[in-house]
Amino acid sequence: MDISAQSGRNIQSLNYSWSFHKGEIADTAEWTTVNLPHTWNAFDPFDEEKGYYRGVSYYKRSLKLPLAENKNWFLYFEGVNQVAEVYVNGQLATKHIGGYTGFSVPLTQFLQEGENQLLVKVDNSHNEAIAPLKGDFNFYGGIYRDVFLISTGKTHFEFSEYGDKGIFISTPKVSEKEALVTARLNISSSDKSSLKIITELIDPEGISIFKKTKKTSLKSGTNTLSYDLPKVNNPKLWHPDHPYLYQLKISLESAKGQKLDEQMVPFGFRWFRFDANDGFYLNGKYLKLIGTNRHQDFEGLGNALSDQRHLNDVQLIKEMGSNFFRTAHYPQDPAVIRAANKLGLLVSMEIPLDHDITDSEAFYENSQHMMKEMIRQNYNHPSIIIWAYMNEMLLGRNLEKDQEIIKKIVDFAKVLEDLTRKEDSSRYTMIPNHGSLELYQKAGLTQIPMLVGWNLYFGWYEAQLGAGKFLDAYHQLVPAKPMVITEYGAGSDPRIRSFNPVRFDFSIEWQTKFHQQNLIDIMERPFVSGAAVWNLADFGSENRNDAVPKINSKGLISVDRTPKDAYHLYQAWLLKKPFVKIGGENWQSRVGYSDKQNLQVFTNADHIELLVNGQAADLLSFENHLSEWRVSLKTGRNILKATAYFGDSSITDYSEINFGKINKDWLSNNTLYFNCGANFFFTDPIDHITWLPETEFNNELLGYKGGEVFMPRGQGVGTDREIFLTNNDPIYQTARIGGEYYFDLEAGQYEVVLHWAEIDPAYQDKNRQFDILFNDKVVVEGLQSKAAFTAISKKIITYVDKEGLKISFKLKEGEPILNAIEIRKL
Ligand code: GCB
Ligand code: CA
Repeated sequence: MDISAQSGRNIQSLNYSWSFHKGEIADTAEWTTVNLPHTWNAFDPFDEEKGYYRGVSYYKRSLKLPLAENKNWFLYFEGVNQVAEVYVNGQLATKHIGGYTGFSVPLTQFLQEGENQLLVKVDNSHNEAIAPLKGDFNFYGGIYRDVFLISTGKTHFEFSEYGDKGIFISTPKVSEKEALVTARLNISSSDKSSLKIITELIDPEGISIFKKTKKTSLKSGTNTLSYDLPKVNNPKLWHPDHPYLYQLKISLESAKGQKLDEQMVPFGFRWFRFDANDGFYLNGKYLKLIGTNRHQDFEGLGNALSDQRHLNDVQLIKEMGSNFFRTAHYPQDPAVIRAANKLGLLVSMEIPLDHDITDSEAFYENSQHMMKEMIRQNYNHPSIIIWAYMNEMLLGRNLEKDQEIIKKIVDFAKVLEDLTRKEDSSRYTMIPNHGSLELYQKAGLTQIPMLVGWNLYFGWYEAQLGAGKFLDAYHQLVPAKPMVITEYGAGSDPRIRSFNPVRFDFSIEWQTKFHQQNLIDIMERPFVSGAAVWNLADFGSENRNDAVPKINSKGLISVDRTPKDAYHLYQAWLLKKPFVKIGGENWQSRVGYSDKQNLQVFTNADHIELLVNGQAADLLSFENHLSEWRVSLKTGRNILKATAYFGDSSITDYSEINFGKINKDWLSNNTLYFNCGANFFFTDPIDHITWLPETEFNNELLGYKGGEVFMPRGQGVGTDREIFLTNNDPIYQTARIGGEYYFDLEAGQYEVVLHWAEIDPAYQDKNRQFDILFNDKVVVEGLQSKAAFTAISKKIITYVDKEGLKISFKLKEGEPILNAIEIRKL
């Protein structure tokens, strides 16, 4: 059927056949064909040297549309980062500022017969007038969400400058017995006419509850009308356990009965409140909000994710047992919120005002515009309960020294607060702060929003493990204001494992320990309304140099969405259905100095058993859904079976560990990888290598003797600087200064590989020069490693007799240092 003859509304994506050019267009510009969603920054933020392109690029496409008297055409962009100028046949149709909200483009007046040319200029340069000015994430440029082509009749729901679709549904009163619904419509008409509005309510089973027709007369331009719908009896309430969605179908018809426009809007019936002492209540019942934050970022895709990827993430939040998430630090794809409505997750959404403001009219204006866009575009979603703005505005600021800017921030917070409450009085407002209680209190920022959010890193940036003390201090200082933990998290790299985890080692085990303690502190305190882990998944952040450079690794799952142990810990705490999971999923190939190994099992059962190769393992402790075991492993394949008992029934989980115990014989048949200065195991998944933590030589087998650990950030942790020319940064980030090493090897010929990187900033303009001795004989003279933070290695072929191998140093200048040792028998 010909679209132009169709009535009502037609919506279709316009994602294919775009041509893209990176940079300004010269006469000879080259174009490549792309599909949307698209970003030009999928890979370059992770490039060690270049950094990522923040500037102008262009997208273009031709479009042929049937022109008809009775039709209106629009484009709808769900998100373009961060300034978009849309030209139709050479004329600027719309300019949109801000990378995280949708906007519409009126097409009709620019269209011509035959081909029309669309050109979109996109700019993701840093712009002082546009939030975010800063942030621990990448600002990937592009048309990175869907684009839609929409047609309506001449009279239609208004596409406003705030990117909404002209329908606002509120539920001013909801109880189990009855609910009141009000609809507010913005309708755009080209002339004076009379209109029929047909409103139908469809229940979660698809049954029509009522269908009402209302007549009205329109003036030319925007017509706003509000009306109450018939009372709904015994509404099915929306709740994370049963996210019942109703649909309101609203059709506009001419007096003669011709359909002009139509939309179907999902919404839900629920009521809620936050209490400063008792926390959160949904539909009159207590509910602890618990979940994660979520960035729109995926390995190899930047921010250009398909709807399915977005949905998968929301599903992962749900499958963790969560009932809540925060779309930090910006409004996200409509697919995300649709999924939250459907799966039953409560949401806090915020505008990207992160860390800083610019004291300019343009910045204030743009930020307010973003707030209105966010609220109006997302007004009808039952999942959303909080509108937030301003993240960690006082980080690094001082009450006296920064008095002026702090006053500006506080004043602007008041402006945003008023605006938000005026736009939507049915939800809560919130400002998330970093963990500096008195600073925010004295500055006056905790007084402004209805909820205070706290980003708390106790056990990560703060040495003290667990947020308990801070939480009690807050509750005492600000007893009347409800609060949410908007962030808490610890970094981890699935390649790093430890039996002795410490802060900043990026081990999976420290992350688990961090979450265990923080969960205990959160759950014990009813005044903590909710908490959101930082972050669901690891994400790209150009300026970071954690264990994996340019990745923030605080995710409960990796950039490729593989769960880490802490994800399973949450499942054990939160899931209502029986759950058991053996930890260390991605540590199934192990090498150890001892065949006694620690193992964790996560479960929500009261009773649990673990068999290793059919033998019962020793339970060390079992508290708060986390059981710790000591298992004996044999060299080779080990089968683990965990059984969790729930009354008369039980469930099981199986796992395998391939184990190698280091002894003299093993050393003759395998390569030893010894990570000097490290307290963790490092598994290199590409080369299938396990680097062992260092061990002290006690006249048995092997180890270091003397010297000291290089420890700018704590024992056995090393530096957090990126190491160049390697992907195995954690090998080079740790080192031992001085000392000697002993290896009790069988006689024979060996290849010994010594690894260095100059990681001590003190040596940036100092020399380090030393000889390397094998069994007291100089094998390398005057070694110098001057390339800062760059991996180097030296292979030495040597003959070892039955006395074994001793490696020692003779210093010439500075101190000798060694980052790792590899030994293999030839
Ligand atoms: C924060 C920020 C967030 C960072 C996080 C971190 O407080 O709000 O954007 O990514 O800390 O990992 O440091
Ligand atoms: Ca090392």
